[in-house]
Amino acid sequence: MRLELERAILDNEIVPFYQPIVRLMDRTTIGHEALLRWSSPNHGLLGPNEFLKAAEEAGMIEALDWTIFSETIRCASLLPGKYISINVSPRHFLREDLETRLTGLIRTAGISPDQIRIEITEETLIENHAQLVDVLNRLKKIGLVAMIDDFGSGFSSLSYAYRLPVGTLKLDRSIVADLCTERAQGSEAVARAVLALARSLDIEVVAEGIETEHQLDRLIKIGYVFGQGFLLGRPAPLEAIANTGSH
Ligand code: G
Ligand code: MN
Repeated sequence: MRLELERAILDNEIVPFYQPIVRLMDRTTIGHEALLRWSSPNHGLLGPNEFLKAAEEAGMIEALDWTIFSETIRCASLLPGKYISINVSPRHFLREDLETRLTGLIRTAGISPDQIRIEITEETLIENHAQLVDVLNRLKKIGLVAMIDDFGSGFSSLSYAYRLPVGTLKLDRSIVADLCTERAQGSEAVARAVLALARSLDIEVVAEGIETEHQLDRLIKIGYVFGQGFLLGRPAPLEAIANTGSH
């Protein structure tokens, strides 16, 4: 597997797909989330679930992530005025060079640092809190906004929202999914509470996993401004979303 993955990286088969993050009222795209895909001539298009475990065993996760980070940052100039968020897993925060590598890529690409945002999950928040705050503070200083992914699920503590230098909360898609179930009343209460929390801290919220018009409608009524999900746009290759000059 290791050899196959190394070859896939060299052959540019490991690519970011970009899923739009939109303004809900008019569905204009304000940014994208970069998502790892393996476009394999032998196996077709693979999502991370299909190969990350093998990649982990082969010790290839970091190499795969950096392939995505560098390609994403390199391409951000083709999406002017919009940000791209990258998913940075806990292991990267244990590395001394995360910040210098990211800023190096941003400088080489000639883009503004505020075009790149960093998605972190509660796993990261739990595992390395002291280092994390330092790194996020330094990244914030140069213009990189941090987003807390999957907020409101698992054990994520409300205090992360003010103890950490974050600019955006991403409302977990399980809460959005419940807006159309018999648990709608409860999920709506949580969606309202997260929005109120974010507003009073002056940070943004993006609702994740919007799949139906009904969910979209509820979220707009509650007051959500930004969202993401299959209803609003599926992850797609760069050629599908940017004017790459190839046609
Ligand atoms: O944890 P995180 O939010 O980074 O997960 C991103 C994953 O969520 C991607 O693999 C993406 O394909 C998936 N995704 C994006 N939008 C939707 C959606 O509307 N519904 C579901 N079920 N998954 C989604
Ligand atoms: Mn994410």
